[in-house]
Amino acid sequence: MLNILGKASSINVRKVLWACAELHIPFEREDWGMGFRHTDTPEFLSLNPNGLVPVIKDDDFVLWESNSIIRYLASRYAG
Ligand SMILES: N[C@@H](CCC(=O)N[C@@H](CS)C(=O)NCC(=O)O)C(=O)O
Repeated sequence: MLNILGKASSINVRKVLWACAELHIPFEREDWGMGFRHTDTPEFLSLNPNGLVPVIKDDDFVLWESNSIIRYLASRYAG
C-alpha cells in the first residue's frame, strides 16, 4: 500500500492526493509537517533530508519532491 507522509493542508501534499484520486491509487496518509508530527526528527530526515512534505513510501521505495512523486505515480500506475 502506498503511504503518503504529509498534512492534507499542504498544497504540495494535496497535488499528490489529487494525482492518486485521478489514477485511482489506494493509499494511506500520515499527518506530518508544521502543526502535526515534526519533520526535523531523525526518523523523518532519514526519509527526506530536506525535512519537507510530501514523502511517499511505496513498499521499500522512498521518494520526496511533489512533482517527482507525481511523475513516479503516473509512470508506475497510469494505464
Ligand atoms: N519542492 C517541495 C516543497 C515542499 C514543501 O515546501 N513542503 C512544505 C509544506 S507545503 C513543508 O514541508 N513545510 C515544512 C512543514 O510543514 O513542516 C515539493 O514540491 O515537494
